Amino acid sequence: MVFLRAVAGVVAAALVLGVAELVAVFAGVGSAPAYALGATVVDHTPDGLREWAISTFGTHDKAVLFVCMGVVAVVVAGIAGVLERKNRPIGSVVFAVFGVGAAVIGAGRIGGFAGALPALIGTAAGILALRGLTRRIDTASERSAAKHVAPESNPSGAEELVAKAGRRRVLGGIAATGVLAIGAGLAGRLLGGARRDVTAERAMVELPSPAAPLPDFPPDADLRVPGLTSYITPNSDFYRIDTALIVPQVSTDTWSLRIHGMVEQEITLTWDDLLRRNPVERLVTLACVSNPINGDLIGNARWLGYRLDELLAQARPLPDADMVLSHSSDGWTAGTPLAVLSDGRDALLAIGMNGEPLPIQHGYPARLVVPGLFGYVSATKWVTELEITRFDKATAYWTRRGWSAQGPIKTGTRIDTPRGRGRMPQGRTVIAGVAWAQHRGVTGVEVQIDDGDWRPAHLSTEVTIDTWRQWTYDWDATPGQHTLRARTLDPTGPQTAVSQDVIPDGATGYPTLTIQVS
Ligand SMILES: Nc1nc2c(c(=O)[nH]1)N[C@H]1C(S)=C(S)[C@@H](COP(=O)(O)O)O[C@H]1N2
Ligand SMILES: [Mo]
Repeated sequence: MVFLRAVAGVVAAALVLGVAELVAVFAGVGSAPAYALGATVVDHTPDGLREWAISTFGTHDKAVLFVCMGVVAVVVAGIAGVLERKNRPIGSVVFAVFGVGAAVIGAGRIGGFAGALPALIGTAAGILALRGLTRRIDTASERSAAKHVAPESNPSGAEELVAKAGRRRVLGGIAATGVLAIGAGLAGRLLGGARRDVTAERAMVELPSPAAPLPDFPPDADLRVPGLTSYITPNSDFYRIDTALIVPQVSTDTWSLRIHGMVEQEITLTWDDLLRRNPVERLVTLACVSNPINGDLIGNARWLGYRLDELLAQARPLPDADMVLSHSSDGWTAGTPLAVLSDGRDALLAIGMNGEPLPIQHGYPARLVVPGLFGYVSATKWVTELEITRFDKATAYWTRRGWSAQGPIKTGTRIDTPRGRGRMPQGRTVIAGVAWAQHRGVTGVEVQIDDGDWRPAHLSTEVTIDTWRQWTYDWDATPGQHTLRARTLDPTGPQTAVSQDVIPDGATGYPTLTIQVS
């Protein structure tokens, strides 16, 4: 019976989630307890653990989070089921404690009583189910105990039948609860998804054309070496990093960008207002501060958008303002130096990525893209507000969690090939990678074999100083173990050799590869 009690706890917990999902449709996006809890876990994960998760699981970090939460939920619910008795509702108390906690978190995250409803109603349903199932299990186990105690007084086998019937009632109850849980959860997903999904809308968006189309980049900007990252990163391969557990679904019908705070003239732009302006198209290599040495949280795309310096100038920032705090529809923020956004670089309010409307995961319908700055201080997706303020008055999402307020991208490189094999045959080999020094420009890449001299690599043609360049180095690999290193040069000289972790303002050091040649 212990196993059945555990299963009863788990299906009752599933009912909590299913019902909550359904109620969430009516209460508001993001209020289902699983997401509210997940988002809270994300916001409060210690930095070290978060970094480890991002560098270990990369873009799968969210899936891993949900799996971990699921395992914890199954264990807790199973224990609650085992502890519950008809006249001793310990499991129900466990449910109630978690339910009230989730309700408080839900209320906090979407502001108000509506946010608490999914958890409250879901938990009530779960407790009812747990009570009902436990009553059946208790009855069944009393009967089977009676059967075992007095087998000789049961010559007809009638009590055997009664015990079997009791067991059937338990299994029936568990199955019915499971079906209800799945049904409610699916209904919630479908109704909620249909109401808020902007996939269909995005497919209909017709992007405006820039007045001056981007010239084709020279053919030798993309060296097309096997194993080498392409110059342009296709949208489907572009890294994704954000705190959003449900991808925000923001419609162009309701989207607007409010520029306010320390300005002479607050303005609000709608999607239609944007379409009346002149877009530009620019190549910019975006990078994440959490990108480890040799990591892949970096990508290069063709962005269509509107110059931020022009939009900001229209609001006329006050002379003592020095920060633009951009807000997303889901409450994330980034603090960008106003000076950087006004120094003539191609900082954009982007609406297109590689010729398509922004993918929903990359910020549809509008995001910021700022050459030379890490994403966490500049690249706000689903952006809805630019608040003009001061660094001594405001802090942003990551700066409140120990990351540096300033986040210029550091000059660096990655060895793409040879990679991940560790062993290779002797003879002529091409070592190749990408190098970046956004808004300063890559002036050279050097490769070092073992502890020999640093030798110049061949560079692809520079397209802009805001994008990465590929490099190749021909090497005659001799048998034995070798260590390969690479470094980028920008106008200030070679990148620093000092190894530093990603916290608080980005990793430094040379990418290094040990390889066995036979
Ligand atoms: N709304 C929102 N925008 C965000 C983030 C976020 O968590 N939420 N993360 C930022 C970070 S840390 C990076 S590196 C870039 C990544 O952009 P991408 O996912 O399009 O590659 O988005 C930035 N914009
Ligand atoms: Mo990032």
